[in-house]
Amino acid sequence: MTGPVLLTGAAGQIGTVLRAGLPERGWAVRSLDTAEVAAPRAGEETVVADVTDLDATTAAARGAAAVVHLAGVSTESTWAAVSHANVEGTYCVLESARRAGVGRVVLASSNHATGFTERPASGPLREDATPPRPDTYYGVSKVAGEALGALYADRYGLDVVCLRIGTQAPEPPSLRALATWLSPRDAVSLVHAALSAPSPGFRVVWGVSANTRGWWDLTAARALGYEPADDAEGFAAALVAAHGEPDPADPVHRRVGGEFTLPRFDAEI
Ligand code: 15L
Repeated sequence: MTGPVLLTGAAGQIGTVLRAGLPERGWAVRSLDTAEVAAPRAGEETVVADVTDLDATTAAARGAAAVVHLAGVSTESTWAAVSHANVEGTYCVLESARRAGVGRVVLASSNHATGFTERPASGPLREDATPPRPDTYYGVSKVAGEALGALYADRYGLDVVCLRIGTQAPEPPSLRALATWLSPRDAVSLVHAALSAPSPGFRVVWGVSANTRGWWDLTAARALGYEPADDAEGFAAALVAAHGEPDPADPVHRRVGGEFTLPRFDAEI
């Protein structure tokens, strides 16, 4: 593929990881965010735009080899905020790719699209056994993003890879993250695989590291070429010493979406 990867939400947590890591995998990066990204790297292009501005996003997509869409609200918020940034935003990104002739879009979906899904009695949880069970308005917006991705793949022939990301952070921040962590290095590997897999069509894959305590099946991600290198278990002793062993009956550990499925998330809206 020629041309840079258009990275939306480039100044955010995962965007910052990818701005550093994708060039090491051979990808030129065009970073888009609502404010100028800090300290652009050599060869990095930058665009200031809001992805809900269809014309501006289409202009930014021209000449790109692919789009990696990260922009949006990254946690629970009001319906107005989530639906505008995430549903309208993802529509604009996919439509921009179509108009600009960009053949591949990688969407940052989330585990919260299926947050109320319970841990299986045995074996890992497969993507194709997880219909939408969003745990929040945020989760609904990710279900909508996956549905928009399927539409643009089936109707217009785009390759659309949806990454149901777990907990992306420098280190696992909680007991739950011993199962759901996606390390920075593995985030780069996963996006590289989603950009590189030959003609993937429409795919939905979990985005987590090779965590010993993980229970989200990585078969579909590995089929793209993803080879996770990290395991949250190296952080387990410290987290268990601080918080105790996770109780498997606790909804935080029994449900995909963890804390987002708890009643207190009603009150934060
Ligand atoms: C997400 O999708 C969120 O963006 C992030 O804030 C975390 O809550 C993460 O999921 C998670 O489930 O740990």
